[in-house]
Amino acid sequence: MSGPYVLYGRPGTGSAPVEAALFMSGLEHRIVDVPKETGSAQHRELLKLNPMGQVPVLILPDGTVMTESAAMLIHLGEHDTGLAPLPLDARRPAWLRAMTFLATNLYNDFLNYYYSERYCGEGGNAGAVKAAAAERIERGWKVFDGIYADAATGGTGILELYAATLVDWNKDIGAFARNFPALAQMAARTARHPDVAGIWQRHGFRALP
Ligand SMILES: N[C@@H](CCC(=O)N[C@@H](CS)C(=O)NCC(=O)O)C(=O)O
Repeated sequence: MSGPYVLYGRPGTGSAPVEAALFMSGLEHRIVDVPKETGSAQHRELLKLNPMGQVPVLILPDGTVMTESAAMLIHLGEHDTGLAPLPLDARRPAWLRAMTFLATNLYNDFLNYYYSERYCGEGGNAGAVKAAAAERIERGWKVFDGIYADAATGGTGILELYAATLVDWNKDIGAFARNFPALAQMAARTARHPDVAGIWQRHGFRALP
């Protein structure tokens, strides 16, 4: 079985870096936009593919279904396109560390922040969960600042697409730019990249100050 990649996504979500990685890799693909509200045909389709009901979901040309944004991006980075260090490249461990840090810390902390009512149980204190998530996000960016400095190659690749997406999820983008100028510059450079600019616009990502 062979067909185009099919990406289930939604503007502004973790499907953005996967979409950009597919485009920059020159891989034939089709996008299925899944509305946030449950009940649509696309949402029912999504639930069959990912019982978590979350985007992104990527269907590979051989029909393999992938969930988990970091797994998709790491997989796409294994194509020889210069968007990521290939396996056994000496830069790969630092790159993998940065990718995994984003997925397991910051992505997750943003979920706690934006879906705080899910993480406190019924009648729980969603405000406290949100406040704790905001603290973890701040600390996560501080740590990531150093991790990214070790992993950066100066180009715009898959790591930058992933990190720049998460940068956009910051509530106060101006404060972020003041606190983390190097990361803000990386995100701004990514947003300006000719292969990325149109996709970022479609996802509604904000321009950095
Ligand atoms: N660990 C997953 C998380 C995916 C995720 O949380 N996606 C969000 C959008 S960024 C979503 O679909 N949220 C809707 C929901 O959870 O109901 C990944 O990295 O792909």
